[in-house]
Amino acid sequence: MITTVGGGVFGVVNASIAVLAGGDKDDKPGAAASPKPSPSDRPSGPGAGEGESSAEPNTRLTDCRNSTDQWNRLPEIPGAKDFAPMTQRVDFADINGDGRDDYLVVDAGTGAVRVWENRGTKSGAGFAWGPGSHLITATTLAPGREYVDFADVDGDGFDDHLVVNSENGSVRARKNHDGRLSGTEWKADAKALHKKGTNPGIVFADIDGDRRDDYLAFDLASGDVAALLGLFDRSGPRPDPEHLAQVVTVDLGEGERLAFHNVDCDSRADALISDENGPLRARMHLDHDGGGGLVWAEEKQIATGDELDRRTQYRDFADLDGDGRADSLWVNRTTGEVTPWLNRGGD
Ligand SMILES: [Ca+2]
Ligand SMILES: [Ca+2]
Ligand SMILES: [Ca+2]
Ligand SMILES: [Ca+2]
Repeated sequence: MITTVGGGVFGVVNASIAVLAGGDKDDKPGAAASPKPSPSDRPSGPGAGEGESSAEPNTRLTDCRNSTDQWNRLPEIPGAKDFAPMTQRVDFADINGDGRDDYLVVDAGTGAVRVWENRGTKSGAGFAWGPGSHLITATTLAPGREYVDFADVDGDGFDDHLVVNSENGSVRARKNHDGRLSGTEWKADAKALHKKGTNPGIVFADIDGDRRDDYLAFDLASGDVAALLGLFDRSGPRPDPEHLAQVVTVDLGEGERLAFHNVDCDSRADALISDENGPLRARMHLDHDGGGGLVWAEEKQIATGDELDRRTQYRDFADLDGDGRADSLWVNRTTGEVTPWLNRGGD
Protein backbone atom coordinates (compact mmCIF):
# COMPACT_ATOMS: atom_id res chain seq x y z
CA MET A 1 0.00 0.00 0.00
CA ILE A 2 1.13 3.43 -0.75
CA THR A 3 0.68 5.29 2.44
CA THR A 4 2.07 8.69 2.05
CA VAL A 5 0.94 11.81 0.34
CA GLY A 6 2.53 15.14 0.04
CA GLY A 7 5.53 16.58 -1.70
CA GLY A 8 7.32 14.82 -4.43
CA VAL A 9 7.05 11.35 -3.13
CA PHE A 10 3.43 10.84 -3.68
CA GLY A 11 2.68 8.13 -6.12
CA VAL A 12 5.57 6.05 -5.10
CA VAL A 13 4.41 5.05 -1.73
CA ASN A 14 1.27 3.50 -0.40
CA ALA A 15 -1.03 4.63 2.35
CA SER A 16 0.35 7.95 3.26
CA ILE A 17 0.28 11.43 1.96
CA ALA A 18 3.46 13.41 2.19
CA VAL A 19 4.89 16.82 1.77
CA LEU A 20 8.55 16.40 1.31
CA ALA A 21 10.98 18.91 2.44
CA GLY A 22 14.35 19.24 3.93
CA GLY A 23 15.73 18.31 7.23
CA ASP A 24 18.27 15.98 8.49
CA LYS A 25 18.38 13.62 11.30
CA ASP A 26 17.34 10.20 11.89
CA ASP A 27 14.01 8.73 12.30
CA LYS A 28 13.73 6.35 15.04
CA PRO A 29 10.35 5.61 16.42
CA GLY A 30 10.03 6.69 19.92
CA ALA A 31 12.29 5.95 22.75
CA ALA A 32 12.63 2.58 21.18
CA ALA A 33 14.06 -0.47 22.69
CA SER A 34 16.46 -3.21 21.68
CA PRO A 35 18.28 -2.23 18.55
CA LYS A 36 20.51 -5.16 17.53
CA PRO A 37 20.15 -4.84 13.84
CA SER A 38 21.86 -8.00 12.86
CA PRO A 39 21.03 -9.05 9.37
CA SER A 40 18.39 -11.65 9.12
CA ASP A 41 16.14 -13.31 6.68
CA ARG A 42 15.64 -12.12 3.23
CA PRO A 43 12.25 -11.45 1.81
CA SER A 44 11.25 -14.14 -0.56
CA GLY A 45 7.89 -14.45 -2.15
CA PRO A 46 4.39 -15.32 -1.28
CA GLY A 47 3.66 -18.78 -0.16
CA ALA A 48 0.45 -20.37 0.76
CA GLY A 49 -0.71 -18.38 3.74
CA GLU A 50 -3.46 -19.21 6.09
CA GLY A 51 -5.85 -16.40 6.72
CA GLU A 52 -6.76 -15.50 10.20
CA SER A 53 -9.74 -13.34 10.80
CA SER A 54 -9.41 -9.73 11.76
CA ALA A 55 -11.14 -7.26 13.96
CA GLU A 56 -14.85 -6.54 13.94
CA PRO A 57 -15.91 -3.14 12.70
CA ASN A 58 -15.02 -0.45 15.20
CA THR A 59 -14.12 -2.88 17.93
CA ARG A 60 -10.94 -3.01 19.87
CA LEU A 61 -8.25 -5.25 18.52
CA THR A 62 -8.25 -8.45 20.48
CA ASP A 63 -4.52 -8.85 21.01
CA CYS A 64 -3.77 -5.18 21.39
CA ARG A 65 -2.22 -3.96 24.60
CA ASN A 66 -0.23 -0.83 25.10
CA SER A 67 2.73 -2.44 26.72
CA THR A 68 5.71 -0.45 27.77
CA ASP A 69 8.25 -1.22 25.13
CA GLN A 70 6.60 1.25 22.78
CA TRP A 71 8.56 0.59 19.59
CA ASN A 72 10.50 -2.61 19.25
CA ARG A 73 13.29 -2.51 16.71
CA LEU A 74 13.89 -5.79 14.93
CA PRO A 75 16.75 -6.86 12.68
CA GLU A 76 16.87 -5.40 9.19
CA ILE A 77 14.88 -6.94 6.38
CA PRO A 78 17.31 -7.28 3.47
CA GLY A 79 16.29 -5.72 0.18
CA ALA A 80 15.63 -7.82 -2.91
CA LYS A 81 18.95 -8.70 -4.53
CA ASP A 82 18.32 -7.03 -7.87
CA PHE A 83 16.32 -4.11 -6.53
CA ALA A 84 16.41 -1.25 -9.06
CA PRO A 85 15.84 2.02 -7.18
CA MET A 86 15.31 4.15 -10.26
CA THR A 87 12.28 2.23 -11.44
CA GLN A 88 11.18 0.14 -8.50
CA ARG A 89 9.87 0.75 -5.04
CA VAL A 90 9.37 -1.35 -1.95
CA ASP A 91 5.82 -1.76 -0.82
CA PHE A 92 3.97 -3.86 1.73
CA ALA A 93 0.53 -5.46 1.48
CA ASP A 94 -1.16 -8.57 2.77
CA ILE A 95 -1.33 -10.70 -0.35
CA ASN A 96 -2.06 -14.06 1.26
CA GLY A 97 -4.57 -12.80 3.81
CA ASP A 98 -2.84 -14.04 6.96
CA GLY A 99 -2.92 -10.58 8.54
CA ARG A 100 0.79 -9.88 8.05
CA ASP A 101 1.87 -7.52 5.32
CA ASP A 102 4.13 -9.15 2.77
CA TYR A 103 7.19 -7.56 1.12
CA LEU A 104 6.63 -6.34 -2.42
CA VAL A 105 8.79 -4.84 -5.13
CA VAL A 106 6.71 -2.85 -7.62
CA ASP A 107 8.11 -1.76 -10.98
CA ALA A 108 6.68 1.64 -11.92
CA GLY A 109 7.39 1.15 -15.61
CA THR A 110 6.18 -2.36 -16.31
CA GLY A 111 3.72 -2.70 -13.44
CA ALA A 112 5.39 -5.98 -12.48
CA VAL A 113 5.03 -6.97 -8.84
CA ARG A 114 7.19 -9.44 -6.97
CA VAL A 115 6.18 -10.69 -3.56
CA TRP A 116 7.90 -12.34 -0.61
CA GLU A 117 5.60 -13.94 1.93
CA ASN A 118 5.95 -12.67 5.48
CA ARG A 119 6.22 -15.78 7.65
CA GLY A 120 6.38 -13.87 10.90
CA THR A 121 8.86 -13.44 13.68
CA LYS A 122 9.44 -15.18 16.95
CA SER A 123 10.10 -13.20 20.10
CA GLY A 124 12.25 -10.41 18.79
CA ALA A 125 14.07 -12.39 16.13
CA GLY A 126 14.04 -11.21 12.54
CA PHE A 127 11.21 -11.96 10.19
CA ALA A 128 11.27 -15.08 8.05
CA TRP A 129 10.38 -14.79 4.37
CA GLY A 130 9.28 -17.16 1.68
CA PRO A 131 10.99 -17.29 -1.71
CA GLY A 132 10.36 -14.36 -4.08
CA SER A 133 7.87 -14.86 -6.86
CA HIS A 134 6.01 -12.82 -9.43
CA LEU A 135 2.52 -11.80 -8.46
CA ILE A 136 2.09 -9.91 -11.71
CA THR A 137 4.53 -9.88 -14.59
CA ALA A 138 3.18 -6.71 -16.22
CA THR A 139 0.36 -4.18 -16.04
CA THR A 140 -0.40 -1.51 -18.60
CA LEU A 141 0.12 1.86 -16.95
CA ALA A 142 -0.30 5.34 -18.43
CA PRO A 143 3.18 6.83 -17.91
CA GLY A 144 3.28 9.57 -15.31
CA ARG A 145 -0.39 9.25 -14.49
CA GLU A 146 -1.10 5.73 -13.33
CA TYR A 147 0.57 3.76 -10.60
CA VAL A 148 0.05 0.47 -8.81
CA ASP A 149 -1.20 0.32 -5.26
CA PHE A 150 -2.65 -2.34 -2.96
CA ALA A 151 -5.52 -2.09 -0.49
CA ASP A 152 -8.29 -4.33 0.75
CA VAL A 153 -11.14 -2.47 -0.92
CA ASP A 154 -13.75 -5.23 -0.48
CA GLY A 155 -12.88 -6.19 3.08
CA ASP A 156 -12.18 -9.90 2.62
CA GLY A 157 -8.76 -9.74 4.27
CA PHE A 158 -6.74 -9.94 1.05
CA ASP A 159 -5.20 -6.75 -0.32
CA ASP A 160 -6.42 -6.13 -3.83
CA HIS A 161 -4.42 -4.83 -6.80
CA LEU A 162 -5.22 -1.25 -7.74
CA VAL A 163 -4.22 0.97 -10.61
CA VAL A 164 -4.76 4.57 -9.58
CA ASN A 165 -4.93 7.45 -12.03
CA SER A 166 -3.46 10.47 -10.24
CA GLU A 167 -4.92 12.88 -12.80
CA ASN A 168 -8.60 12.05 -12.63
CA GLY A 169 -8.68 9.94 -9.48
CA SER A 170 -10.14 6.85 -11.12
CA VAL A 171 -9.25 3.41 -9.82
CA ARG A 172 -9.06 0.06 -11.50
CA ALA A 173 -9.22 -2.78 -9.00
CA ARG A 174 -8.39 -6.44 -9.47
CA LYS A 175 -9.68 -8.61 -6.69
CA ASN A 176 -7.19 -10.76 -4.84
CA HIS A 177 -8.52 -14.28 -4.33
CA ASP A 178 -6.45 -16.36 -1.97
CA GLY A 179 -3.20 -14.73 -2.99
CA ARG A 180 -4.03 -14.71 -6.69
CA LEU A 181 -5.58 -12.00 -8.80
CA SER A 182 -8.79 -12.87 -10.57
CA GLY A 183 -9.50 -11.80 -14.13
CA THR A 184 -12.26 -9.44 -13.20
CA GLU A 185 -11.34 -5.78 -13.20
CA TRP A 186 -13.52 -3.27 -11.41
CA LYS A 187 -13.53 0.43 -12.18
CA ALA A 188 -14.55 3.38 -10.06
CA ASP A 189 -14.31 7.00 -11.14
CA ALA A 190 -14.30 8.77 -7.75
CA LYS A 191 -15.45 11.92 -9.51
CA ALA A 192 -17.03 13.29 -6.36
CA LEU A 193 -13.58 14.05 -5.03
CA HIS A 194 -11.95 15.33 -8.17
CA LYS A 195 -13.05 18.70 -9.34
CA LYS A 196 -11.48 20.11 -12.42
CA GLY A 197 -8.09 21.55 -11.73
CA THR A 198 -7.54 19.80 -8.47
CA ASN A 199 -5.10 16.99 -8.16
CA PRO A 200 -5.30 15.56 -4.69
CA GLY A 201 -3.09 12.82 -3.36
CA ILE A 202 -4.92 9.53 -3.10
CA VAL A 203 -4.43 6.90 -0.46
CA PHE A 204 -6.49 4.01 0.87
CA ALA A 205 -7.21 3.32 4.52
CA ASP A 206 -10.07 2.05 6.62
CA ILE A 207 -11.51 5.23 8.03
CA ASP A 208 -14.74 3.86 9.52
CA GLY A 209 -13.42 0.57 10.86
CA ASP A 210 -15.53 -1.78 8.73
CA ARG A 211 -12.38 -3.53 7.41
CA ARG A 212 -12.76 -2.14 3.91
CA ASP A 213 -10.12 0.35 2.87
CA ASP A 214 -11.73 3.63 1.93
CA TYR A 215 -10.66 6.11 -0.71
CA LEU A 216 -9.03 9.21 0.75
CA ALA A 217 -8.09 12.32 -1.20
CA PHE A 218 -5.76 14.86 0.35
CA ASP A 219 -5.71 18.42 -0.90
CA LEU A 220 -2.30 19.78 -0.11
CA ALA A 221 -3.34 23.41 -0.51
CA SER A 222 -6.15 23.36 2.05
CA GLY A 223 -5.04 20.41 4.15
CA ASP A 224 -8.47 18.89 3.79
CA VAL A 225 -8.89 15.15 3.51
CA ALA A 226 -12.09 13.96 1.83
CA ALA A 227 -13.24 10.36 1.57
CA LEU A 228 -15.40 7.96 -0.34
CA LEU A 229 -16.37 5.25 2.13
CA GLY A 230 -16.77 1.78 0.72
CA LEU A 231 -16.01 2.44 -2.91
CA PHE A 232 -16.23 -1.30 -3.52
CA ASP A 233 -17.84 -4.27 -1.89
CA ARG A 234 -17.42 -7.98 -2.53
CA SER A 235 -19.38 -7.85 -5.77
CA GLY A 236 -17.69 -4.80 -7.28
CA PRO A 237 -17.95 -1.01 -7.33
CA ARG A 238 -20.78 0.43 -5.26
CA PRO A 239 -23.00 2.96 -7.01
CA ASP A 240 -23.36 5.22 -4.01
CA PRO A 241 -20.33 5.27 -1.72
CA GLU A 242 -20.75 7.71 1.14
CA HIS A 243 -18.95 10.97 0.46
CA LEU A 244 -17.30 12.66 3.43
CA ALA A 245 -16.20 16.10 2.36
CA GLN A 246 -14.06 16.67 5.40
CA VAL A 247 -12.61 13.70 7.18
CA VAL A 248 -9.96 15.78 8.89
CA THR A 249 -7.80 18.77 8.10
CA VAL A 250 -4.06 18.49 8.51
CA ASP A 251 -1.63 21.33 8.09
CA LEU A 252 1.55 19.82 6.74
CA GLY A 253 4.81 21.66 7.14
CA GLU A 254 7.70 21.47 4.75
CA GLY A 255 9.21 18.03 4.60
CA GLU A 256 6.22 16.43 6.22
CA ARG A 257 4.07 13.61 4.96
CA LEU A 258 0.60 12.53 5.85
CA ALA A 259 -0.41 8.90 6.07
CA PHE A 260 -3.42 7.02 7.36
CA HIS A 261 -2.98 3.79 9.32
CA ASN A 262 -4.37 2.40 12.49
CA VAL A 263 -1.74 2.73 15.22
CA ASP A 264 -3.80 2.18 18.36
CA CYS A 265 -6.14 -0.51 19.63
CA ASP A 266 -9.32 0.26 17.70
CA SER A 267 -9.67 -0.58 14.04
CA ARG A 268 -10.01 2.93 12.57
CA ALA A 269 -7.18 4.54 10.64
CA ASP A 270 -5.41 7.38 12.41
CA ALA A 271 -3.70 10.35 10.80
CA LEU A 272 0.09 10.15 10.90
CA ILE A 273 2.34 13.09 10.19
CA SER A 274 5.89 12.12 9.53
CA ASP A 275 8.68 14.67 9.61
CA GLU A 276 11.62 13.86 7.39
CA ASN A 277 13.82 14.97 10.26
CA GLY A 278 12.58 12.12 12.39
CA PRO A 279 9.59 12.82 14.61
CA LEU A 280 6.33 11.04 13.96
CA ARG A 281 3.12 12.67 15.14
CA ALA A 282 -0.40 11.29 15.18
CA ARG A 283 -3.96 12.40 15.47
CA MET A 284 -5.94 9.46 16.77
CA HIS A 285 -9.27 8.93 15.17
CA LEU A 286 -11.64 8.69 18.10
CA ASP A 287 -15.15 8.21 16.75
CA HIS A 288 -18.05 9.74 14.92
CA ASP A 289 -19.55 12.82 16.52
CA GLY A 290 -23.12 11.72 15.86
CA GLY A 291 -23.65 14.39 13.25
CA GLY A 292 -21.82 12.77 10.41
CA GLY A 293 -18.46 14.19 11.37
CA LEU A 294 -15.43 12.42 12.76
CA VAL A 295 -13.68 13.16 16.02
CA TRP A 296 -9.91 13.33 16.19
CA ALA A 297 -7.64 13.71 19.17
CA GLU A 298 -5.10 16.49 19.39
CA GLU A 299 -1.88 15.91 17.57
CA LYS A 300 0.86 14.25 19.63
CA GLN A 301 4.28 12.83 18.99
CA ILE A 302 4.40 9.05 18.96
CA ALA A 303 8.00 8.50 17.85
CA THR A 304 11.17 10.54 17.95
CA GLY A 305 12.82 9.09 14.86
CA ASP A 306 16.22 9.99 16.26
CA GLU A 307 18.25 7.74 14.04
CA LEU A 308 16.44 8.00 10.75
CA ASP A 309 18.88 8.97 8.03
CA ARG A 310 16.70 11.01 5.73
CA ARG A 311 19.36 11.07 3.03
CA THR A 312 19.10 7.35 2.54
CA GLN A 313 15.86 6.35 4.24
CA TYR A 314 12.22 7.26 4.29
CA ARG A 315 9.54 6.19 6.70
CA ASP A 316 6.67 3.97 5.65
CA PHE A 317 4.12 1.89 7.51
CA ALA A 318 2.81 -1.65 7.37
CA ASP A 319 1.46 -4.21 9.79
CA LEU A 320 4.30 -6.71 9.82
CA ASP A 321 3.27 -8.80 12.82
CA GLY A 322 -0.44 -8.87 12.06
CA ASP A 323 -1.69 -7.43 15.35
CA GLY A 324 -3.82 -4.83 13.57
CA ARG A 325 -1.53 -1.92 14.35
CA ALA A 326 0.71 -0.35 11.76
CA ASP A 327 4.41 -0.72 12.43
CA SER A 328 6.97 1.90 11.45
CA LEU A 329 9.44 1.05 8.72
CA TRP A 330 12.56 2.81 7.56
CA VAL A 331 13.09 1.95 3.95
CA ASN A 332 16.46 2.40 2.29
CA ARG A 333 15.82 4.15 -1.02
CA THR A 334 18.76 2.52 -2.80
CA THR A 335 18.82 -1.03 -1.54
CA GLY A 336 15.22 -1.68 -0.51
CA GLU A 337 16.45 -2.77 2.91
CA VAL A 338 13.92 -2.12 5.67
CA THR A 339 14.40 -1.45 9.35
CA PRO A 340 11.23 -2.55 11.15
CA TRP A 341 9.97 -1.00 14.39
CA LEU A 342 7.07 -2.97 15.80
CA ASN A 343 4.33 -0.83 17.25
CA ARG A 344 3.99 -1.59 20.95
CA GLY A 345 2.06 1.49 21.88
CA GLY A 346 4.25 4.33 20.67
CA ASP A 347 5.72 6.97 22.91
CA1 LIG B 1 0.59 -11.89 4.53
CA1 LIG C 1 -9.75 -7.80 -0.81
CA1 LIG D 1 -7.13 3.97 15.39
CA1 LIG E 1 1.72 -4.45 13.91
